[in-house]
Amino acid sequence: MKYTRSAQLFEQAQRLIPGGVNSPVRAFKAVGGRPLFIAKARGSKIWDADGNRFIDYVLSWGPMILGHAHPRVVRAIKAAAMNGTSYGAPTELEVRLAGWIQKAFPSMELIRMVSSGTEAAMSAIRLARGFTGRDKILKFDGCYHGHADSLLVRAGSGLATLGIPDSPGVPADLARHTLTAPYNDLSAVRKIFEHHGREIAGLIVEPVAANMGVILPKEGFLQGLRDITRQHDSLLIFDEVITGFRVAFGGAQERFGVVPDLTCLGKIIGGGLPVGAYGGRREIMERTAPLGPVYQAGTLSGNPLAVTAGIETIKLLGRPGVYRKLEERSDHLSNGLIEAARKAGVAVFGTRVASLMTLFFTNRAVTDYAAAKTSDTKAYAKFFTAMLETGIYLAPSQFEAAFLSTAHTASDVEKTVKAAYKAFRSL
Ligand code: KE4
Repeated sequence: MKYTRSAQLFEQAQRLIPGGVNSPVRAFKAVGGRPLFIAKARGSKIWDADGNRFIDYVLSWGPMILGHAHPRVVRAIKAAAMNGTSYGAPTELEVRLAGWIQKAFPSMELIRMVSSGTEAAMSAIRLARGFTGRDKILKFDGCYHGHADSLLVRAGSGLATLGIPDSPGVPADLARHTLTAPYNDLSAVRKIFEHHGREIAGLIVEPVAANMGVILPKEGFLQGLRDITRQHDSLLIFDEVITGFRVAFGGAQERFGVVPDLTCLGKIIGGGLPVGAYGGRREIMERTAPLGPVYQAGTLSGNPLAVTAGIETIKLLGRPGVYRKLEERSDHLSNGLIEAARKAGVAVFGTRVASLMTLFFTNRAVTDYAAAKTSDTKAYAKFFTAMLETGIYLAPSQFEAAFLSTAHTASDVEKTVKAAYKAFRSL
């Protein structure tokens, strides 16, 4: 494939933007080569600036669960734009989106909208600290909750991709309030709470980890976190920015039947435009300004265009059979890829929850960050490049997820599995 135009744009971009990208994982650093500049997208396909077409399994890192440029969503955004784009005042649209979210997530008795998943997680942490009067939080190695200071400790996603253990610029005085434990390790969590229980405001967790690659919660892990946090009057915070409306209409808390005190959402609820949200038990959320003293604000929070895209997306996801069809197609893809690797004699550990999946290039069972890091990232880079050459666009990092949409067809899956077999053979 020819990438001339992307190369030119990358040259120009690097003169103006750090690394030529506005988010590190986009830089293709972990897979070598240069990032593709995308010109347009529709359904399950994206086209780069050179006109090359790809089946897209990044889907903007999760939001595009209905595929790109869904006609219903685009039409709704256009209509909303005719009424103006931002008022800095409440609108009926926000009430409707909050209603849809609460229907899907009954634990979110009150919901505050923001403009990103980072803002949602950052605000949930501040609220947990404000509500409990405690300073410490606990997160898991390899989980990523956006780039707020307290959460950039042993985080996943881009930090894992770039091998940055902890970001400079986070004061040690703050980082020491963030305790960490290995994902799926309840005994480690129990021990930390035995020592620090009274100081821990909240435990934040990706109920299905997706920022070190996709890692499933072990049987009883999430319920264990629920029990331990309750025992110590600490808040359980589910970061469902990826899993919300992805692993079920009601997210991981519906799929696994464990109810957190606070939930963070993002990605899908904006339908591809910037929306995040946090919410939970009324008595906690009532501490948020202007009701309570815990301050959080945002010029574009609940933006009418973004909220419109979110409402249309969630309405379409609420139709019967959507998740069953996604489940079937995802199962077909995941099993096809694992079988292709086996036939080609390549050791992979495949993980999947609904339409969220990862192939780890390792023969280890991957249940935490340490195991994920045994993956052969060089082999992943070669696989990524071989797949790109055949028109399949995967996450440019072993430590990210592959996403499916309702727009992906059986023939997309067939093509992908065939290309994967050839790519595995070429390793
Ligand atoms: P944003 O601020 O990027 O909207 O959301 C942060 C966030 C919070 N929580 C979870 C579980 C997340 O996965 C994310 C963001 N995910 C990454 C990709 N894994 C976004 C892609 C990027 O950083 O460019």
